[in-house]
Amino acid sequence: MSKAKTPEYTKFENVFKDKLVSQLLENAQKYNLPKEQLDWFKKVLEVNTMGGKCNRGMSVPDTVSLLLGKELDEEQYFMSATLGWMIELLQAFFLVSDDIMDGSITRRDQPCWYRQSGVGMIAINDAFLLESAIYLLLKQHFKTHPAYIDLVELFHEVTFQTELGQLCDLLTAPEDNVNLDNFSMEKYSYIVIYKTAYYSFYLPIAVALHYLNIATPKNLKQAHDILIPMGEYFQVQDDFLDCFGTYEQIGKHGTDIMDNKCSWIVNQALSKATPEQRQVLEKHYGRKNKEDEAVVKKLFDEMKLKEHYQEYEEKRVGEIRQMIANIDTSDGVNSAIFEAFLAKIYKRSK
Ligand code: GPP
Ligand code: MG
Ligand code: MG
Ligand code: MG
Repeated sequence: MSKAKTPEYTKFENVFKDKLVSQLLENAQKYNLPKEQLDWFKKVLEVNTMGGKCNRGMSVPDTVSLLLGKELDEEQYFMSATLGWMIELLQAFFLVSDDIMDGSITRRDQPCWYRQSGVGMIAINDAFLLESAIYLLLKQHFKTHPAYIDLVELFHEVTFQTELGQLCDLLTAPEDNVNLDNFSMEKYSYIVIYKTAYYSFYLPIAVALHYLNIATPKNLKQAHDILIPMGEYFQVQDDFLDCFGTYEQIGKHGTDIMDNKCSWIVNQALSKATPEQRQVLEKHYGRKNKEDEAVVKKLFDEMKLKEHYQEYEEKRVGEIRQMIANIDTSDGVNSAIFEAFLAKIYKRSK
């Protein structure tokens, strides 16, 4: 992962480091949390919330600024960045949990939190703490905001949607029973829309609209109808990189093949496979060892799935750009907010 930080990134990071972490710790101090546990909570917040790309979180101030058509003043920046950090906390809560469920080894170029020294299954409670942190900050900073309850309900709803997607992801990938007939692009689409697209794409823009008090059923639906396909494309990239990305690029070791995941790659492979190729997949997909994984990767190479992905990417991005160009700008949204989000992920390699 590239470590160079842009000034915007540093500015965003500082909101969390300099203000939000200590505010969250004060909330725990109110309940007389002993020093050792307080230090643990601080570490949980810092290790799991910082160090990512922050695309989701930074999209909130970016979107607010684009909607207002001007640079944000200090107060507007702080408030919208705080909302952005709530999305990063939601993401941290999901990632800590997801890595346990997926049996992952590394994340952001470090051992996954549950694999760090002295953590283990305490990570489950840590994930709950990260979730609680969202609502502590929301209450502290937005209790008197006219959209307070809408924001609370939005975070709850998107969390529920993500859990439904995760449920489908997990039940489609049983550890001890590889059955490729269980996979289909319809199932895939459901899984990724719910486990990724809502919280990663719809949520940041919906939060920005609520912050500005301009959210309407119509502009929320317009945002939804563009951002859900964009999120689907993003998860296709995630699946592609899980298989074909290098550790240096993505800061994690892919686990989808060994985990028997209903990923984009395996669905594409199944749609193109000859009976012989399908047999190779039946025999080697979803087995928890490097040798079987290598056989599957070799087959994916032979099937030219990398090239196929590049074609998919061009075609899909063209369609999404078309949807963006066609939006109705009479109701509070504009193309720039969607273009900016798309630009952050187009042809990403990390
Ligand atoms: C990404 O899946 C989806 C999530 C991180 C949502 C998890 C939801 C929960 C309710 C815990 P992934 O496993 O492909 O992500 P990664 O490749 O980063 O592990
Ligand atoms: Mg995972
Ligand atoms: Mg997962
Ligand atoms: Mg993945």
